[in-house]
Amino acid sequence: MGTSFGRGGATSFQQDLQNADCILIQGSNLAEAHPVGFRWVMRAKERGAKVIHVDPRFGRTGASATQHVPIRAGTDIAFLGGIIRHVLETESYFKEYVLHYTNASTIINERFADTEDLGGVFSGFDPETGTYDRSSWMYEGGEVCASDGVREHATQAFDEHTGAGMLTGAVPRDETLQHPRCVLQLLRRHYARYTPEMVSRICGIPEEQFHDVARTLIENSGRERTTALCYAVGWTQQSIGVQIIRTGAILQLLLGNIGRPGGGIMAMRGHATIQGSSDIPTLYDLLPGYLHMPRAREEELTLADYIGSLAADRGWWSNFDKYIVSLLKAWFGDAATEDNDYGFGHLPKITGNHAHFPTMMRAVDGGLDGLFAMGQNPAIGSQNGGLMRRALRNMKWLVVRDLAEIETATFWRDAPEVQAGEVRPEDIETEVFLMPAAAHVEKEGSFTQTQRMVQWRDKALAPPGDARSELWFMHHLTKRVMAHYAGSEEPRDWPIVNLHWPYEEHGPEREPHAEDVLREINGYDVATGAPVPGFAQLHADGSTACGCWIYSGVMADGVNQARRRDPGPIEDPEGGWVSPEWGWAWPANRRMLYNRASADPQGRPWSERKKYVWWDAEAGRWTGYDVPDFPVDKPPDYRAPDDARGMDAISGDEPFIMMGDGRAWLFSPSGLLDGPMPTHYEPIESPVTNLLYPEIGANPVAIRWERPDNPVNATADPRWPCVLTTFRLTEHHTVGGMSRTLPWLNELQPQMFAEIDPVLAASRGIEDGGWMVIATERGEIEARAKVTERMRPLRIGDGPGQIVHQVAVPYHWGYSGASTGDSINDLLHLSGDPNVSIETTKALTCDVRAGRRPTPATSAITNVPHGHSAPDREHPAEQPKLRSSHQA
Ligand SMILES: Nc1nc2c(c(=O)[nH]1)N[C@H]1C(S)=C(S)[C@@H](COP(=O)(O)OP(=O)(O)OC[C@H]3O[C@@H](n4cnc5c(=O)[nH]c(N)nc54)[C@H](O)[C@@H]3O)O[C@H]1N2
Ligand SMILES: Nc1nc2c(c(=O)[nH]1)N[C@H]1C(S)=C(S)[C@@H](COP(=O)(O)OP(=O)(O)OC[C@H]3O[C@@H](n4cnc5c(=O)[nH]c(N)nc54)[C@H](O)[C@@H]3O)O[C@H]1N2
Ligand SMILES: [Mo]
Repeated sequence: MGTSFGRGGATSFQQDLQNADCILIQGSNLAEAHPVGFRWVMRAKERGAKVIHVDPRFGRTGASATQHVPIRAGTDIAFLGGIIRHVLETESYFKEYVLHYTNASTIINERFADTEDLGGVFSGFDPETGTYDRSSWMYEGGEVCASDGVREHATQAFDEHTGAGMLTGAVPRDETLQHPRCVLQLLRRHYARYTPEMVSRICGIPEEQFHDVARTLIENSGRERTTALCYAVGWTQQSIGVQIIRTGAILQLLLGNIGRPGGGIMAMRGHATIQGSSDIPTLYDLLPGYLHMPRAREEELTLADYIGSLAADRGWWSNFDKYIVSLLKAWFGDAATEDNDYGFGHLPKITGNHAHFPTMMRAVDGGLDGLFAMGQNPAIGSQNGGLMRRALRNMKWLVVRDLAEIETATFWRDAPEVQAGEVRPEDIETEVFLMPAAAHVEKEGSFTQTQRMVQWRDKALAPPGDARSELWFMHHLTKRVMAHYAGSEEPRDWPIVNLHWPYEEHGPEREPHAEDVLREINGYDVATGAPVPGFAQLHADGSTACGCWIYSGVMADGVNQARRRDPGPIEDPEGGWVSPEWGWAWPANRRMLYNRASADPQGRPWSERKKYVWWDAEAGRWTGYDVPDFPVDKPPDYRAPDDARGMDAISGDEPFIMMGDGRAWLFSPSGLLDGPMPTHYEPIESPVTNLLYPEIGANPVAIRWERPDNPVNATADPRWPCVLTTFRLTEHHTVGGMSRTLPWLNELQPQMFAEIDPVLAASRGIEDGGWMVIATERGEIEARAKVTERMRPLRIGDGPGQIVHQVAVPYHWGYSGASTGDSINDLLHLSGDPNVSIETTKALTCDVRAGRRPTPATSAITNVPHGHSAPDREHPAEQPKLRSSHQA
């Protein structure tokens, strides 16, 4: 679907999963990592829905599904690509939906060449720089702007958010879908080799099982039925992560499942407000509301050029100027005027990839003085832990704000290299400031959760001792910085001197009101200070200020909408499940994105059973159970004239209003850096060659940081014959700051372990409950072995008898806290998906062997690890017994 909201969020909401006739969970351990939301999957199953879990491991999610499909980690595109092929070849796609709502009929220009023609790369690939010039992927006659393809490898990650969907010029289409260069035919050609047999050889999924899944998805899609898709970091954290998600989106679009009840794509997100921290980003290349960070290049030095660089003259993004000007007004207040471009010139401009890894490597190389680690534990949470800790050792200062004394604060004393005597604490010059942070119940504020819903929290109790909220800390730090620069005439100090910082303080701690921040985020009329009702009321003339346009409306009428707790008539089949008065979802309290697609081109529900939003001809407006995701009075028969601009360029039957052509993109002319269609690449580390593109192997434009302290097995080295993947347990949270510090959680999951299959265990002499060593190109760690049939050897490759074994390791452990153990991240390498620089944690190579115990100091708790409590065929009685004693 292109990248209309960049790293935005789910298209739907969890309660709506109950309406699905089938739920495909792939790249997500929903039952364990989102156990509360999982009830809606169970509700659907009670109502007869099929639940399919595609995962290298059989666990709690698989045990609750109607079908579990073991897959070789990192091969999801091959599997989904096979289903896409099957859907196209059997003409099982939802024809009316595909024809009207996607770009299937759009013709691509003749310079485009497919991977099938070029041995594994698309046209425009430059082997020198390892990047693509995307101009040959464009629509015929259409110019997709701001995708000039001029970029250096190091800077590529910031290009994604510009130009996606912004298209000018008339675009030819072939409504018969026969033209050899129309998108549907290009898809058909591209996936022609993804036969069931090829899927089985690449993924290790037998042909019958493949057909089973394909049949179930097709039977449960169309006018009367819908299938939902849930994914999480099993998909994202790969060198092809964004493309895996796109493969899922293409399949859901072909089956007509986007924007409809019981359909959609649920991105099951992470930390409590990780959605919020993408929306109001902690990312270096985005401004609030998915506005792209300006880049240091001639074309973006003035505000007008920056707005022009998006060239968004069609579709919703034509409002871009209103959002950036209102943001600058929120930040710089009265100092932001039309004459000074509202202070735009003072925003930093991106010069390269400044994501987390490059920043830490800069520290290793001696180019970073200090770091604030606030709610992050990079010493063990980030990959290549040894390199991360070397970065920490190379800084002058380090501020850690956390609930516990985490590994990032103790690396100088407790890290394995210090314990082993390789590094002496007295040689480390980093000055570490550990500051106690207030936890979520000890402060007020909002969380934006996985379905884009903002929910308010009150403060339940005062934080202990010196612990303070983030808001308190940032507020007082900013005030001190401002005091330091007060009166400065230096142009470079302008943004600090002129920062609009009006927050009042209260109580003995001088804590600001979180709601004042929310009011600014919502936006207000500059003259009166009155909150704006929504983003449609923002202006580009400096008369409004707004901290994040997509949140505009969260303080409509001056009322904190995120506080609302009215579930509504949940049992009401007429849409009560939408609960519009519970919290507030961006944008505009809309729970399901693109919901105009739940009606047919004429505006009627596709079926009575799947009714959601429809055109009320009498009233002359869109109506339904949710806030319509469409101009509310635009009739379905409105035809956009060729020369129309802005939202006028979107016809009444084009639901994907974030895209310049109003259509969902099966083929992405500009949105992505590694190809207009997803294609199967092996993970950067893989034990086998790429059966489709033996010459290319892994994603040719993935970001690789080739340096001696980051060695990678890029050659299927037989020393590393097994696939390594990592996962989560319900009982622990990420790398443990909030869970390995709690004795009762440690009792439930006492110890670092690894899951391996019985055949691999036997061949290595590893015993269930015994100790084993896991080794990769980066080093070795130790773990207790969980030998289990939940892990299965997979038959893959060319001949009979080629078997691959997978090793699955929870990533929760580290060297501090009440339960300590080796960190799997010490064995992972640094690499990045080209679009978003995300790390690889889900598909790597390793070997295992029996042996070595940790020192007594790291095994304070000696219970036998029992992994998770999915039914275990080998030890049927063991787990329920262990768990029941703790469950009361
Ligand atoms: N209890 C608990 N809940 C959590 C968290 C926690 O630590 N503990 N963490 C939170 C956070 S930060 C996040 S991001 C989410 C993450 O939520 P999830 O993504 O669900 O968590 P994971 O267990 O890391 O990975 C999901 C599944 O992907 C599978 N997998 C691995 N490789 C592949 C592959 O190549 N293909 C496919 N199809 N599957 C693969 C793994 O076996 C695993 O079952 O959970 C959140 N919720
Ligand atoms: N191998 C492997 N590595 C992974 C992953 C994987 O699946 N496999 N998953 C990745 C993912 S999805 C994630 S999200 C990361 C997580 O990795 P990190 O973010 O590095 O690790 P966390 O343990 O989540 O760190 C969050 C810290 O915030 C603290 N904290 C909680 N509340 C507050 C608060 O209100 N204020 C402050 N200041 N601190 C607070 C917690 O105590 C905790 O120590 O790990 C990534 N790394
Ligand atoms: Mo996460």
